[in-house]
Amino acid sequence: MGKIKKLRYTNMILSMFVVVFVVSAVAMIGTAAACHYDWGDAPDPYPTLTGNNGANHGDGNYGRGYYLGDKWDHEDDGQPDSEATGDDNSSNDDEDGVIFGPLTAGNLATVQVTVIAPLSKTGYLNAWIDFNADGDWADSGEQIFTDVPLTPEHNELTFDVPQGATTGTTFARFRFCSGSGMCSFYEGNAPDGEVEDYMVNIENTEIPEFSTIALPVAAILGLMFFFNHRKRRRD
Ligand SMILES: [Ca+2]
Ligand SMILES: [Ca+2]
Ligand SMILES: [Ca+2]
Ligand SMILES: [Ca+2]
Repeated sequence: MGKIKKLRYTNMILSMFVVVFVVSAVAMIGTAAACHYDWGDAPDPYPTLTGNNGANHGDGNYGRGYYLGDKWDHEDDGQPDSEATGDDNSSNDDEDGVIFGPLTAGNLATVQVTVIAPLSKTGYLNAWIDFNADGDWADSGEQIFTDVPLTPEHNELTFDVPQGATTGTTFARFRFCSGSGMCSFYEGNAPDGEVEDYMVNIENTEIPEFSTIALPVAAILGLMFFFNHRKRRRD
């Protein structure tokens, strides 16, 4: 009987060890799965900080590495900055995935978006520009890309700058992640990927120089005068 009791006691101790080990392992995996987040740096009132449901991307899928550009770092919270360079200037500069061409109201614009995804898998891009410069990306036409599938590395994309876009500086947000619909809103959490915010400048539609208008008009007036003069002489 003494031996059986001792055996039961030993089994009970072993079972407790197994339970404690499993619970600890699950807790450790959970902690490692989502302990760091990349945040944006557009200025207030754009949704950048936790309190504004700022855009953020976890590293819960460590090793899956869906990045804009080839750099990614993490912050404790958003880094709002008047020129959207708060994240550029904190730790390493990981705002390296987007290069804009000229933005002119009423014209097609080009942007080069460089992405990294593991094993050349497809990731999904969403982007916004605050065309009316009212401090949000919620107005019609301000989402310039919606779940655009991209593969590494360089992607040249085009979008329309509305004719009525407010000229001057405004702000853009780009988000890239592993799943369609995962980061298709300009705020809130996505389990992986990256957010990059940029200050951009929208220029006026170019007005032709005076000489390019004046010369053809002068030529037409000259021809009209010549033909009228000849007609009067014939009469
Ligand atoms: Ca970052
Ligand atoms: Ca980056
Ligand atoms: Ca807006
Ligand atoms: Ca930035």
